[in-house]
Amino acid sequence: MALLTPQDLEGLTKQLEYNNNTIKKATGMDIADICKQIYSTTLDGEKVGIVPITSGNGIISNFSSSLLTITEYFGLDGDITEHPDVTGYYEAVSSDADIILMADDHIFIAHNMRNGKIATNHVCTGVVYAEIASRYKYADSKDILVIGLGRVGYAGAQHLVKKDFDVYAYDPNRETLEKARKELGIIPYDPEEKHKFSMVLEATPNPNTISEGMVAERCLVSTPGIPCGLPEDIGKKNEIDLVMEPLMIGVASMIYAVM
Ligand code: NAD
Ligand code: 2YG
Ligand code: MG
Repeated sequence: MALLTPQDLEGLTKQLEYNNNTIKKATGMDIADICKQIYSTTLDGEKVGIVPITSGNGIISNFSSSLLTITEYFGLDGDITEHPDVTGYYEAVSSDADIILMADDHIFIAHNMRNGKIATNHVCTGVVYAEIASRYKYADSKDILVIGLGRVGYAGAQHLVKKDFDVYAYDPNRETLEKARKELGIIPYDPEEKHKFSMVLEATPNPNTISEGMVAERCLVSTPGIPCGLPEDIGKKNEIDLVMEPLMIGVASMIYAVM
């Protein structure tokens, strides 16, 4: 799995505000509205304990501070523990945190200490980016394309199938594609096909995954993938609305998911 770098997390508040504006223009809703709709929950100034974790590749210098920024953006009372790991966890629980956020190299969780709910970043990211794509005001049909069916894309595709969209999906890994066809009922998509979509969820770690034949002239590309899969020239040539941000939209989704 590709890990975030400190450079990915620079200027996050600006990125969040920029994307929130794009989401509003493209769907009529902001990130909070979208999350409320998905989970039927609201926030009420909860206390969030953020625990830095040193295992594996270790602490990402601005990861915890980025989590603090997003918790405060949503009016929550965030706090980064003084110590990492188990000592930090003990600190967060002892100081009465309602929600704990922590990540190692494999999994990033939100755990609500009051109601026991737990959520992962990969599922919540897939779900929220899928929901954003599915709410595109200018969509020309219920057809939606999912590019990449890994941990994030699979969760997004599952969400869209449950919402009764016609979900087309592509992954170069044949087993992955076949598994999603069997388990979710997605329609396998061939990139050589001449089928253009006005809603696209991209969830791959690769650039240039979106080609001209995939996107309608007016299209929303909703992508958590790092780096961005949409080539700049295709974005400019067509009227493409692009939602893409490296951390905060997914974290917002995690917090609403555990309320
Ligand atoms: P993953 O490795 O589980 O899955 C990636 C999938 O993409 C694989 O199935 C792979 O076969 C497929 N793929 C590769 N090239 C492709 C192509 N050209 N066309 C279609 N599919 C292709 O990764 P993941 O955990 O699902 O994460 C996906 C991306 O999302 C990564 O870049 C990750 O860093 C990023 N991510 C971002 C956020 C966020 O908040 N922005 C959150 C979580 C993950
Ligand atoms: O506490 C820390 O600073 C580190 N242990 C955090 C490690 C997070 C590693 N995970 C990732 O980089 C992502 N794949 C998951 C984060 C989702 C946002 N893109
Ligand atoms: Mg995100």
